[in-house]
Amino acid sequence: MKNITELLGTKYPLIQGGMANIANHILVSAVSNAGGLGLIGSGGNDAEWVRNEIRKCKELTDKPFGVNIMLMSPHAGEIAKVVAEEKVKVVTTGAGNPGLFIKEWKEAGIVVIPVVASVALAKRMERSGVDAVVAEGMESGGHIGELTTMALIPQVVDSVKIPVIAAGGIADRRQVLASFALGAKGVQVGTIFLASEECPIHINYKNKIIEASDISTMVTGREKNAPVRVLKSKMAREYVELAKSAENREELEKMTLGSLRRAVIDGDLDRGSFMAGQVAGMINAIKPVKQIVEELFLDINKYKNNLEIL
Ligand code: TUI
Repeated sequence: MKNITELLGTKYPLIQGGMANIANHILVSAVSNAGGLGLIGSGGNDAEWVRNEIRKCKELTDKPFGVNIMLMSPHAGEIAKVVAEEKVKVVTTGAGNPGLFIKEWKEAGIVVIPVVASVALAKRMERSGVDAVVAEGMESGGHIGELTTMALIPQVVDSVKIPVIAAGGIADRRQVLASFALGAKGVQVGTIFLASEECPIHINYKNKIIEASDISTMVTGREKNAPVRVLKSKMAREYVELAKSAENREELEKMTLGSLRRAVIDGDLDRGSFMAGQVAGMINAIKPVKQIVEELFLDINKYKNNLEIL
């Protein structure tokens, strides 16, 4: 089996989560230049926005990068074509089943890595011919499944032969080591990059991450089967109320993406929805992307065999 760095063409077995409305060419090229795999977060943007971001990325890095497609987006089908046309190295998907697109992507030579939150979808994806899966626990920020990373990773690892990349609750070297102990061959991280110098979000968002404690996140949208982890705020509490009466998922999604934009662009502390994972409490400084990447893997081989258990 190819290892993850060969599959991705990267120095480190590391993917940056495709954060909607956040992960643009600036962050993505910084991560790829640092030896990880940057992912453009297409979120609710249209196909031309994605094409433009891909082209800007190609100018800023000669390293591989990818695109994450949020499958609840009405633009997902168009974006699926654009990534094939632009011959993007890697495509990841979230918030749905990308089954319909996989054949087209594989024919375009793309490395396909769906994000899954269950064993059932991981198995289905393996049968569809994907290269690997990201198994994402509910510690993550944004749209989440039901299982924790600790419970999910080994169960997915045991149910598929393709490589599994762990996501959710990973922000330092100990959690990278734990992911590998659970059988993962790589890690995907998002929240730590929110507090990077290159992350193109409002300073209020970065400060909210830095000020967060272990219990600073909450999950909104559970009632409507669209759970989204965000930093606690007035807006988040109101959202939970509104979600109870929202007509349908689409409306809820629009509302979430709208409030995400208010967080990312305006830094609106009252009306923004600041998506973040449970590891926000571990993040205490804004650092350059390169330093964040290097610290995750610093002397990692020295630590991998030195657990004293018995
Ligand atoms: O997709 C994510 N994280 C996201 S997407 C996003 S934008 C958004 N905003 C509001 C509502 C919805 C999305 C913000 N953060 N992570 C990957 C992920 N995928 N987590 C969980 C899943 C998932 C859940 C159920 C994937 C598939 C699934 O079921 C598919 C099926 O049909 O079986």
